[in-house]
Amino acid sequence: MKLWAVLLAASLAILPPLAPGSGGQDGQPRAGPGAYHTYDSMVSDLQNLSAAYPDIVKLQPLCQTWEGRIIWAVKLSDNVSIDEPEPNITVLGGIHAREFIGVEVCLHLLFSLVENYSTNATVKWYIDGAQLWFVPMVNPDGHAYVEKGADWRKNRRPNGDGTFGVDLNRNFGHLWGLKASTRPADDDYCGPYAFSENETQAVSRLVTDHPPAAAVSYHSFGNYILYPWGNDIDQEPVDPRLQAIAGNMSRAMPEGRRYIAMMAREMYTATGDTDDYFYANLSILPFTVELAGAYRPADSEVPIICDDNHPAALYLLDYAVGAPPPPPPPPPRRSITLAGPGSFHGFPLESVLLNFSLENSGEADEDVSLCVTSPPEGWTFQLTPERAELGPGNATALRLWLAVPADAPAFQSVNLTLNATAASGANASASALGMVDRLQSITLNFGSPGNTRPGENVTLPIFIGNNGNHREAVSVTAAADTGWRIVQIPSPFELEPGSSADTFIRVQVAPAPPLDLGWVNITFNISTADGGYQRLQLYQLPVQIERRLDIMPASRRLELYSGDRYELSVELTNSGNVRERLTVDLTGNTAFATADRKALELPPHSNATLVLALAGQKGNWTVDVNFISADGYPVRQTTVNFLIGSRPSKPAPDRVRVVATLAVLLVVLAVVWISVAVLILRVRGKKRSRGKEDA
Ligand code: 0X9
Ligand code: ZN
Repeated sequence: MKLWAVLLAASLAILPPLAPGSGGQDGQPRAGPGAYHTYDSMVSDLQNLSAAYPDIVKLQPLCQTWEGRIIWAVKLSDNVSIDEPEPNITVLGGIHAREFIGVEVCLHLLFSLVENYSTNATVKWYIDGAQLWFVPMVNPDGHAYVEKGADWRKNRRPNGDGTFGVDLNRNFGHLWGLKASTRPADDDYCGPYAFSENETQAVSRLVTDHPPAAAVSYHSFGNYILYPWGNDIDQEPVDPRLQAIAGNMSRAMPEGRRYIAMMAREMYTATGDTDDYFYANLSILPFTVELAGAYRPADSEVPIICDDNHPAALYLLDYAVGAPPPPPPPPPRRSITLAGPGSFHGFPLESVLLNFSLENSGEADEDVSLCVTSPPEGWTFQLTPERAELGPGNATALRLWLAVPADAPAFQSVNLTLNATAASGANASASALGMVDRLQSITLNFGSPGNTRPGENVTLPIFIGNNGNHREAVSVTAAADTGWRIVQIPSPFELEPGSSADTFIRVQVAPAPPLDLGWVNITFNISTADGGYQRLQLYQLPVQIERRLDIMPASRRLELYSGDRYELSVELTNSGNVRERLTVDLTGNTAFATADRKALELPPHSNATLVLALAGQKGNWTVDVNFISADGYPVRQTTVNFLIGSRPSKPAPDRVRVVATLAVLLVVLAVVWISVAVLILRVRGKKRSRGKEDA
């Protein structure tokens, strides 16, 4: 018994009938009920497909069968309605009635190519560059018979002897009838003569009219990829192209589920099949794929088998049409990257430097323009550089100087974006989020103080300004030099930014301000309630006090006589600008002096006279007149000294003359006496010398 006969015998179990309309409506094989097409559902799907893709899909009736069905060919190509000088390829399915899976693999390939035409460059290459001819169901009568539940291989020719059918794959015209049954009842009945059947004639016509470079016919089952020869009469050596293509088709399948590529006659020998005819008569490179492990595998396996065989079919297309040209090298990747500081802050009037970095992270030169977007109102900036030419991988630093406006309020939030746009279209941006720092600055200025009078209050106007950028609760305290007293100071108050308050402080002038200083130090302490700001400021309050008190006479020496009464006028001149209040205090021998009053008040630039009445007894007396300033001001120490003496006796003028006369007489007498004495001595001397001479 022949091998095929064994296989046939093993699968003689009656198949359940197919529900009409089964098979995916879109032609895709599906797992589950309806995975397989009926003839009718296939025709319907093909009509829908050509209606949806009229530019590339064209249905072409090939012939009618014994039972009147149309064998449909589907042409897939661009410009589908005209025959173009392009490589042809032929894909057949369903020559054998019960080998349902071949119909599905054929339909799947067709639908997949159509649906990927617009998106897949390789598929487009095949469809545009070739004419693909599909005959998914070469034996519709047999298929329909199996749909009804029969187990059937051949077509439905009435053989005239009560039997039906010719094995279409034994009816082709190469070595017809040599290795096939001539008994009509047999499954491999080769028919009354070569090409006796419309089905085989239709296929023959198709490949003759549009000679394909390669062809594939899907059968089942066995997991083989077969190539000529299927007979053992032709003895040419193996065609290396067939072997190579079949091997590559196998290798295109998923590993572990690859079909075995081999010469068909290694399966078993037969004559009259498609492949030997194609190869021997038409120089077509033909392949028969024995799909799967059953004529009609479980529905769930259908998609898997279709998918497994898809790349093998694509390889055959590839061979027939030529590999698509390699896609043009992708254009260099364009990419620029911008990195920024992320955040920044600054005080009003501050120039903040933001450092950005621009990098050409792509593969080509980039000419990049830079611009700042969303610059906040009133903010000015300067960007250097504003343009950069960068080679791949190169980077440059960008400096963005940002001027914080003078009136920028504290905590103002500022969003700034730097955009980089390359001439190539590449772009990048980096944002930095900024915040205005709180500037606390309180100014203190002074007006002209009022007159300063010892012990009195002087008003000093002060102007307090908020030069910062936030509302501040301002507090001012002050401390003056010793002896001066701050008597009034403004209470803490709030100041809006840019505003100022006119107020004043009152200072009590020291009761006895020093005359020589010219000012008094007032130290102001300006602070904010939140403690964020504190400053000491010195103010020198000019001291305008001018005091000058002249007392005439400053001192006096008098000779008075006992019992005399004498009045002395002491003139006081106030040439200063302070009202002087003086008390008069006599010290010393106060029993002999009385002042005409105890106190004096001298308005500025005025005179006053204090009259002292002096009377006393003989003796030397001193009376001090002390003027004491009511405010403790050290009046220049002014003392009037009075010397009261006794009346002096008159000196006797004769006495002097007597004494003088006596003195003269005494002198005369002394002179005379001395002269006489000298004469006597001389005379005695002469006598003595004469005596000696005499002697
Ligand atoms: O016998 C056939 O027609 C094919 N096998 S099937 O089981 N589907 O019937 C095989 C044809 C390949 N040719 C030869 N083996 N000669
Ligand atoms: Zn078959």
